[in-house]
Amino acid sequence: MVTSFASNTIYNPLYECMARDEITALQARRMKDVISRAYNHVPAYRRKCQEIGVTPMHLERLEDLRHFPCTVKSDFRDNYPFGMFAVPMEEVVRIHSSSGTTGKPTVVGYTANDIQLWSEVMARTMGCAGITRKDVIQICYGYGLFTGGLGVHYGAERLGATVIPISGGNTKRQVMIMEDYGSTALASTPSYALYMAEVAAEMGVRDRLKLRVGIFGAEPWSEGMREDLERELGLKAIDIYGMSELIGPGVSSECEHQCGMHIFEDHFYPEIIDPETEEVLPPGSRGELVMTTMTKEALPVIRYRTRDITSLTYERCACGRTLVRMQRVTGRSDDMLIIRGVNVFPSQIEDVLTHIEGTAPHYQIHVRREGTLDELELWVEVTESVLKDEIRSLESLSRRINAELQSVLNISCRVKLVEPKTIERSEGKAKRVIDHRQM
Ligand code: DLL
Repeated sequence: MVTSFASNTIYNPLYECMARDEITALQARRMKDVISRAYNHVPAYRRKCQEIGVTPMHLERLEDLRHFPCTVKSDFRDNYPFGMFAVPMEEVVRIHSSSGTTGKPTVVGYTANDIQLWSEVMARTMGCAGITRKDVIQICYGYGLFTGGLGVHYGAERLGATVIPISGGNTKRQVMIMEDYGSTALASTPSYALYMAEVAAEMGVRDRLKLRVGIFGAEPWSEGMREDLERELGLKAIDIYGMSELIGPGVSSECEHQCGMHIFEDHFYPEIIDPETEEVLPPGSRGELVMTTMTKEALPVIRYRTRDITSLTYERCACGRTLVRMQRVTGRSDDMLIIRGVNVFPSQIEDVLTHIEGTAPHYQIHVRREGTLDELELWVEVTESVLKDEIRSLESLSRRINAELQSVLNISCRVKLVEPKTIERSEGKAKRVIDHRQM
């Protein structure tokens, strides 16, 4: 289980199996250090602390962290581009940033040590997923300012796997290379992996692929989607989680038991809060994930409100790792749809669809306001086999979808069945929701 690469004292993968009290003691030491660094070197964070009268002296035990202010996305915007950095620019060796579809992008920086750390946690991610130096990994996450491509890349090289740095797009060529170079591991968003599976089937090469494991993340996805990917690509689909502000991918990863993502707790300290009151919730409660980076130099982030909804479990995993696990992220609190009073995440709709025969997990959710009510219209692709049937089967399929959504999620919606391959495919993060109210 422990990966075979050389390790130094800070980034030793043996940290994954420490006794809980040892992990906590390590975190307490590292937390004091990062709080002082942020307080002393990030004026915006110091101001936040001063507003409520806390200083690094107030952190005696880990539990005291809850008295420190949270960092939020707008702190990055307000201090754009480099105001959240804790080191002078000459120590920054790399910049990444979020896509910034709304407003200015979030800018993140790395020192040389941060890049080392990132490679280490990504190598550990791959170790968790069962990838070894014998694997040929095809990296289809975008390379560039997005953290997916380069993050996985450095980790895979650190592990010693053979890297194919192909990035996203040109899907037929992806599949050709997958077959010709004998890729055994795939790194992409789950939605892009599904598209690649579809193209591989069209090209008639699916049975010749050697894929055995996929590390999928960067967007919410469902258990149903996991089943589809495992069946269609013949691999084990592993959920990996991360975000630019914290480092990129490499914050947490499932192991071969696929029962929650182990957080690399020697570097990232998680809390779950009530998003309304910011109160810290006990283990097992669902709420918003708040993360503190304890070892990053260029951009230490204290109590970052991720907006991602999950829960934590501290029970020991069958793999032997003692690291806390976070459950699958169903969605971001800002992506949650409220349809006539019911809270729904797109990934829950996806899960329902993946269990209905005759539908493909390609879907789009259109939200409109009609009068005072929000209306949800769900576009779902049907499979070729359904089209060959009578019209009646389309009607009954649409009724079945509605009935399932009603019984599982307690929402009703208009279902629009569309022909195969008419919903736009994604090569990165899929756009599932079209909100016509904001247009
Ligand atoms: O998506 C980093 C990443 C790259 C993670 C590759 C995994 C693989 P951002 O672009 O900053 O960074 O987006 C971060 O994506 O807050 C979540 O809402 C979502 N997200 C990331 N991983 C998962 C996952 C990268 N496994 C945002 N499940 C996060 C659900 C995820 N959502």
